[in-house]
Amino acid sequence: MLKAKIPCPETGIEIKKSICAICDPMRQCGLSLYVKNGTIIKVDGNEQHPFNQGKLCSKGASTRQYVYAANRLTTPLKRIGPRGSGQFERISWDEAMTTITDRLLAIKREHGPETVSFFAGYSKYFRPYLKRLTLLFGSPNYFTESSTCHQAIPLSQRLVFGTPSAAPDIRNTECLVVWSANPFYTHFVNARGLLANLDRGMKMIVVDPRKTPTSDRATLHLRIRPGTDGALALAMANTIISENLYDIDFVTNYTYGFEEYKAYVSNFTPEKGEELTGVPAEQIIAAARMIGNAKSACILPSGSAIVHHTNGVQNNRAIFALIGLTGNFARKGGQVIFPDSFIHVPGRIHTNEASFMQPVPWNSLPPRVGSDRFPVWTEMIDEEAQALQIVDQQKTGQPYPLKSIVGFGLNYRMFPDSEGFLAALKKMDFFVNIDLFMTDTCKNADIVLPACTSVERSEMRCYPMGYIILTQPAINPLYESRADVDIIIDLANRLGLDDPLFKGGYEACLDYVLSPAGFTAQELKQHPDGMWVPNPYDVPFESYKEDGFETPSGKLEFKSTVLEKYDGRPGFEALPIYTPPKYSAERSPELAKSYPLILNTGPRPPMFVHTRMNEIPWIKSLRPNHPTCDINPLDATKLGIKSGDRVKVSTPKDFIVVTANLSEMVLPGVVNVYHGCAQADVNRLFEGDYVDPLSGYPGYKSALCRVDKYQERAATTDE
Ligand SMILES: Nc1nc2c(c(=O)[nH]1)N[C@H]1C(S)=C(S)[C@@H](COP(=O)(O)OP(=O)(O)OC[C@H]3O[C@@H](n4cnc5c(=O)[nH]c(N)nc54)[C@H](O)[C@@H]3O)O[C@H]1N2
Ligand SMILES: Nc1nc2c(c(=O)[nH]1)N[C@H]1C(S)=C(S)[C@@H](COP(=O)(O)OP(=O)(O)OC[C@H]3O[C@@H](n4cnc5c(=O)[nH]c(N)nc54)[C@H](O)[C@@H]3O)O[C@H]1N2
Ligand SMILES: [Mo]
Repeated sequence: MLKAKIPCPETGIEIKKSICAICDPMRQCGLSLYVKNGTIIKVDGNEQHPFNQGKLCSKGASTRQYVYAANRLTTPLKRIGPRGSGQFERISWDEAMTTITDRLLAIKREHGPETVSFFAGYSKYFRPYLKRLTLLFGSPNYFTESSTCHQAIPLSQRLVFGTPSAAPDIRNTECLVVWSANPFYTHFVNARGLLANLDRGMKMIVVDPRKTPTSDRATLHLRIRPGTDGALALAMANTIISENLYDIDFVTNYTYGFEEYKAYVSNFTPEKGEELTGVPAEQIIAAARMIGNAKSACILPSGSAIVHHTNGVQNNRAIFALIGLTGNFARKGGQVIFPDSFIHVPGRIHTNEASFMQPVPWNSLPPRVGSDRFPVWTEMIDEEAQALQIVDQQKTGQPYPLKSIVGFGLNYRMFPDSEGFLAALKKMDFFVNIDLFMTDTCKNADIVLPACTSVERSEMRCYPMGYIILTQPAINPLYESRADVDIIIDLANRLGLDDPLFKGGYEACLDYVLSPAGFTAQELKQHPDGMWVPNPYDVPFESYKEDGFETPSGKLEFKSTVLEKYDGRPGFEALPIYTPPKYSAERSPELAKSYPLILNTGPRPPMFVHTRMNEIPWIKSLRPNHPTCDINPLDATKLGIKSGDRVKVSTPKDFIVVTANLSEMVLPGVVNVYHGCAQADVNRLFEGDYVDPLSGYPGYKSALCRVDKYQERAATTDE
């Protein structure tokens, strides 16, 4: 029975419930962990969990290797060698926390609270607490990884719809446009939902340069050239308007700027669209008719692929304008208002998350980093400051230099010009990083603290179907690691923030957040598998008829009254103007002569998450050649490259060496390079200011590069 890992009193094996947070944040699958003597001996999906219903992906299935990885941080560390050397000595938690507290308070006294900043990497569960700490400390500089992920989508939605919370009502739609996402690799639970909806007859248009499992199932797959999505959306609008397929009543009564938008759209004939995007004119027309004729249509955008371009937000606005044009807003099967409950997830409960995270108003604090350079971000995005500006601010010291950063999972390789970002970190007087592993970023910190994984901590999650769970640790935190939230609350109290919620501890914070929902943390604990929320809120339809839109004009804006103020500043145009990517054959033809291929980085492979799973043995075995790039056989043959060859991928800035993988998935003329690998960090190839001027988002998915076969230098005996 022991060998078969049967849970029963005889074997001493117990099943403990938890959730997987390897893929953070919105898609936490339920785990059933088989625990014996405080050690996890087997991992299953939790069948009682309505989200994943017992299924796990390769990453979740590798939970044991992740939790027990040999390179886990075990104790707090203090740097004793030069930054980057990796020379540390072990210190106690008390010494670490006392040092951090003293240094942060000293910097605050000497230079002002705004010079102390806090950063959250891809993990999301501790963010409400970290933002509360930052603001109560008196600093406006709370940064997250969302400076390159997700946040530009709500920004576009705010500009067009006036709300950040417009989600596709896939379950009820006649026509879904998957505009660049690939849930089969990135959100596998949602992929199951897609299949169910396709079975009921939903039409699906996929806009993606690559062939993917999602595009394989599409009614129509538009293989677009990366970064030209705005032109495609405008060309679709052209057909929808010229064939009178738009919703005249909605456009007349509830939108702003239609006539000017219509005049601009008239330039984007299907033929022009084909020239700009590479999508055949007849496919553009077919897609436009499919959307225009459908009783309902909605758009599923990627959190990254649409907006990782120097023209990302304008493209995205052009895409969302299609929702306005066809009246598919706040309508069954359209783009519906589905407000977040907790940590970016609409959980059908109302909470106090917003006031918990924003205990003091922005205008009572000094200006956020990036306020001058990214004013629209600052105006429209309440959540955080734009972290990409850290580099410039450190270079110029203007308007003030940052003296300190406390990172939770800070990883400099996620930023463009990653080495430049590292240099900016090194300029900080005091740098703390909290992670599970000794990363290259941690090697540069003054103090490193060990965090624990989701199975070692308690964590609250809600789900869009109206389900909520508060997990309890399945095993004790390994070594001396601690939960991020405990570290934050401890730090807040040591810093003397005098906050009753932080003083009350984790559950007091949760109870405050949950109070409008009508249940407590204590009640949630009674349900180790989670529970259905009582009285889930409904998604409101057609609320704009009474309330209008939350835009300055009170209408859905084809022409942005927020952007009008900038008077045509490049990238800030009030109409969703299409400009090709900054580096492209159209805009930089000279560069394109020597760098003829489009560099498209960071498509998600199913088994890796950013830097997270690269060293996990089961995962490595699935893609042993990693780091790789994917290249179309047509391009590879011209370059004399075979699968498995080592190739040099270069931009004028730098080069990396990876293994070529010939694949029909890739659009000819494009090279897909995977991100997050220390051995071949693709973000070295980008200039730090290769960004969308409006959002600050990096142009990760449309730059120019060249690929050459790489001759490995034979190792000499000296080496
Ligand atoms: N070229 C290119 N670059 C990209 C992208 C791209 O498409 N192309 N995508 C961008 C996008 S969309 C994103 S989201 C970012 C993601 O980039 P990152 O935020 O860097 O993502 P990760 O590497 O997953 O996580 C960062 C660190 O968090 C640590 N960590 C994991 N769990 C925990 C925890 O519970 N607590 C703490 N304290 N630390 C933890 C991990 O060990 C890791 O070192 O990358 C961006 N960078
Ligand atoms: N396995 C795994 N899952 C993940 C992650 C991971 O690292 N690994 N990361 C998570 C994170 S942080 C994010 S942000 C999401 C991203 O989730 P997704 O958006 O679903 O995934 P991506 O692979 O980034 O992009 C989806 C598709 O966009 C296409 N694409 C690239 N450039 C363009 C373009 O210019 N236009 C159009 N129309 N399409 C384009 C790509 O070819 C790709 O097939 O995934 C999350 N899930
Ligand atoms: Mo992301």
